[in-house]
Amino acid sequence: MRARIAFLPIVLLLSVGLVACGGSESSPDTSASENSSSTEQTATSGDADRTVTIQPKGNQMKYKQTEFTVAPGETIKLVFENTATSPSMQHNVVIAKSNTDSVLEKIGQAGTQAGSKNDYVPQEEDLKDKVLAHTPMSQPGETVSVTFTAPEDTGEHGYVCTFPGHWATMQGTMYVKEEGAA
Ligand SMILES: [Cu+2]
Repeated sequence: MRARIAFLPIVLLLSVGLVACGGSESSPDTSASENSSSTEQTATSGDADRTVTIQPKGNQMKYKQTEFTVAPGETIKLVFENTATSPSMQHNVVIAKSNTDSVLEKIGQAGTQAGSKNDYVPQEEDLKDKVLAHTPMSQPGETVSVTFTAPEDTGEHGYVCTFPGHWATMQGTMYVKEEGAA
């Protein structure tokens, strides 16, 4: 009798653990979009010269990694792991062809206007032209990626999250530099 009672808490803990593990897998929406975003990239991801992983800073509207460096012409697999837990912390990474505050602001504002149906990515032709690459929008807990070719020219490229309200604080810079250059 005593032994049984002692076991009870362990059994309870085990079942709680199982439920918690199963919980992340049993959300069909998240895993479905995760799969589709990674399948999209499978064709080229094997050939990537460099994989860069970016995460948000907790539940803040900020990137944890606010800069990274690539070499000219490299194939880059940019992975965004949305480690946030707050449901409102949906994020993406939109890399601009330049690094001026005005371009990042325009992309951020146009992204808001583009709305969820466009994944908050600017739709105007002149702004599409200013975007180098972008990941899909990610839900908290989801990982998304995009594979693209770094520009041949060295320089700086700003990146922003275009989820409404995030662009002003959620920014970073991708540097294109020759290997070994300071
Ligand atoms: Cu964001």
